[in-house]
Amino acid sequence: MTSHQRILAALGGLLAAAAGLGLGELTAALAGGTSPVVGVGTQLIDLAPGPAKDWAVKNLGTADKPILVGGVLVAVAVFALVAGAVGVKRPRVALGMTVLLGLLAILAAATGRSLATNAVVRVLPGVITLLVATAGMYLVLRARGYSLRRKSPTSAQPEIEPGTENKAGTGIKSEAGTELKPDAGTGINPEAGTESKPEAEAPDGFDRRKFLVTTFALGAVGAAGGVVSRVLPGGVDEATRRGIRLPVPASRAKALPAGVAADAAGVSPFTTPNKSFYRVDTLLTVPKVDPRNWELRIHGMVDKEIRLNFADLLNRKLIERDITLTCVSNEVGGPYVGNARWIGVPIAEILREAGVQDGADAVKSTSVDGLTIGTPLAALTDGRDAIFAIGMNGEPLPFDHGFPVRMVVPGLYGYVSATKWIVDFEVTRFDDFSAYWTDRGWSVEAPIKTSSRIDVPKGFARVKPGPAVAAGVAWAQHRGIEKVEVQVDDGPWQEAKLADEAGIDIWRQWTFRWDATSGNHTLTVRATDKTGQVQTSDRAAPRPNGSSGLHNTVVMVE
Ligand SMILES: Nc1nc2c(c(=O)[nH]1)N[C@H]1C(S)=C(S)[C@@H](COP(=O)(O)O)O[C@H]1N2
Ligand SMILES: [Mo]
Repeated sequence: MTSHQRILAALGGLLAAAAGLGLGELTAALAGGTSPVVGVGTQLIDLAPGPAKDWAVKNLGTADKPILVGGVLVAVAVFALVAGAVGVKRPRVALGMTVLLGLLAILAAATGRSLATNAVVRVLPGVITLLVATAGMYLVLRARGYSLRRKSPTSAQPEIEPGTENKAGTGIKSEAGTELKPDAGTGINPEAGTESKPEAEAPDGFDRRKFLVTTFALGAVGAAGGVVSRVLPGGVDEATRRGIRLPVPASRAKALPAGVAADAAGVSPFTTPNKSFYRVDTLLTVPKVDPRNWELRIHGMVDKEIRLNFADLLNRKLIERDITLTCVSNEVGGPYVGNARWIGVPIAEILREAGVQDGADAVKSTSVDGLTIGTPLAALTDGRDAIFAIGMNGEPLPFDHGFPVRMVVPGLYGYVSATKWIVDFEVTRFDDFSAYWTDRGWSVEAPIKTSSRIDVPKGFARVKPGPAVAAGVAWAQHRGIEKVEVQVDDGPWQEAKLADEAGIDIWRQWTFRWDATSGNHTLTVRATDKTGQVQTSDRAAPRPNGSSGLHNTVVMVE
């Protein structure tokens, strides 16, 4: 066996797997089942230990998803290459490995979160992957002379064990390219060697042309399936989303005061554009839910179950509000906070119509992929602007941010309140369920902690000596920001100038003027909310209920 042939064999394994995956992905795109790659990736997300996930969110940010998909593809490729190479001597092991790959896809689809509700449809892409990849591997092996059907000449003999190897290097080779031990005493199948047909001596039984044609065909099938599955629209398209006309809200957002933005270059825009709004979720492919088929079921501990479709929401009284969202995974000074102008239906009104029963203290909401979020009922009924949002910054929700409908609740971290692609809303008790993230070590309840961030100067910025300005944002949603202070090195806390307040559910910008003297200086910021709570300097990691500590930045004055 030359290394050249082993490389070809490995390639055969790779292309067999590619054909299986390609057609599996195509099936997912056409029939709507769980994509093998996304299904396995999603299971990895859901099964990943907390620290691994925290690390990914912190170090990879929103690139974590392409990296995960890429990782799954690389792992599959390596496994398939190995399977192909192993097939040179152990065809059945190669087939087994390929079947295993398919089983993995089926298992992930059967047990994981999925957009497909029908169980058969769900696993269909995995089944196709298994069948096509295994058939592909068999074709590759056959081009190398292996046959499942071939029995050893004497019917009483068991099938030639493909793993048998001739250590002396002098043995007769079977068609499968398997060298057989001439020594009857040590072989697994003693007689096999001596009874091999003469044509088995043809070097390797390797039909080069057949092999190349087979692998080329498999590669083509894989590539075609993969490409077509990517270009198929898969759900509703961007034109449909853009085409939705949002009604004028019955209650408009308050006009922003003229001075809400800090007067400093480089500070975050007061309203975060949709394109740069942070995105945090567990989905590898963004759902493209068709609003015409969308329905929200409000049920559980209510007197009357309510079902709302998208048109029902458009026809209800809509409110428009500026609300700042924050992710619990945001590190001190981190980017996972954004402020948008939302349009939506007040959740409290729908709950009133449904009639909440005594004893309920929570809502379990579920997104189209089956992810669950638990929200305290009180936060939905205490008068704050908790909404089923359909609009974000003047357009229908972007797909990334939950189209067609998501929840937005001022004051609570996103993972306990901001269900995107919502389809189910169950009034219940915290004692009776556990939500996705609480199963993974995050707190059941999580109000947003009073925080502040320095946007400018950036860390290690070079600043000229003399009058200098620092600026940033502070947030304490639903309590409001009362004061922001900045400390230069170990000096006293000095009050920053607050920009105008737009509302207590909205972040607040600040500027701080100081006299920069030569040398390195550390600027530290802290906020005080309207309950009088001063932002703590005690450092805490995001897990289990939000980071704490003070953001600082080092500037070099020269
Ligand atoms: N369906 C669904 N909704 C979700 C999530 C998710 O993973 N799936 N992530 C939540 C988290 S952790 C946050 S911080 C917010 C983020 O919303 P955004 O991506 O629109 O900024 O969405 C929340 N809603
Ligand atoms: Mo989050």
